[in-house]
Amino acid sequence: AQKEGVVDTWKNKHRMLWVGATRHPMILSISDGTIHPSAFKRWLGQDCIFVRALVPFVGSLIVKAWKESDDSSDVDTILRGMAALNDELDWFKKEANKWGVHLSEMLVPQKPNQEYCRFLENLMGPEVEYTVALTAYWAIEAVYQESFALCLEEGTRTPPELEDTCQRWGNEAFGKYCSSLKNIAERRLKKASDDYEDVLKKAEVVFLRVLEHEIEFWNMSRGDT
Ligand code: HMH
Repeated sequence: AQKEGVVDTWKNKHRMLWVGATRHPMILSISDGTIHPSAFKRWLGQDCIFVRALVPFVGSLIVKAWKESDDSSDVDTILRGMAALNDELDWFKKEANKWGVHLSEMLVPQKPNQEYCRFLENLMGPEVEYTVALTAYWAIEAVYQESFALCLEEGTRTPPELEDTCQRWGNEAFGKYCSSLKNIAERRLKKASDDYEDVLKKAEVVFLRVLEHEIEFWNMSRGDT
């Protein structure tokens, strides 16, 4: 058997946070059908703002991959993620329309969203290593993938009108995409563990921050804080 990679080691080491982010009560309320439409609508509006902030972050990651990566195919992989964000923004517009959510300048980011977007902005700086930023990107996407995939499992009671949302992040192709990001992260982190211990430490901290921000984001959407 293959030796467990750094990413899986961290997922186990920080199990409580990982589960907190991927099995949040908000997600459980989707999968058991008890979610309130107002919570879903709040999430939809706020997540659209977040995804808009994800675009320049992924752009900065492309720049870093181009400059720093030892494997030129990293750029292609990240670029596919950027293309998916383009589709996603169109999808948000359609979905918001369907639910009567107004995605205008009237929609203000709530504090946990602002803080998450600021965190992304900090990761865009040229002083943040490619490996560190890439680890964050993998974690951001993987949390959504695991969360929404749960809602599609056999025996869940996900409301039919939320099926499309769950498919968007829970589908198998997106799962594969997350695996390809994970493979890049593992390759880079392995290299860091040989030569750059400080990069490894920074990446672990960033991984934890992502999980904390994701939990706060769900809390905000659920509106129980
Ligand atoms: C808050 N985290 C949040 N929103 C998203 N759309 C993703 C992750 C995945 O793209």
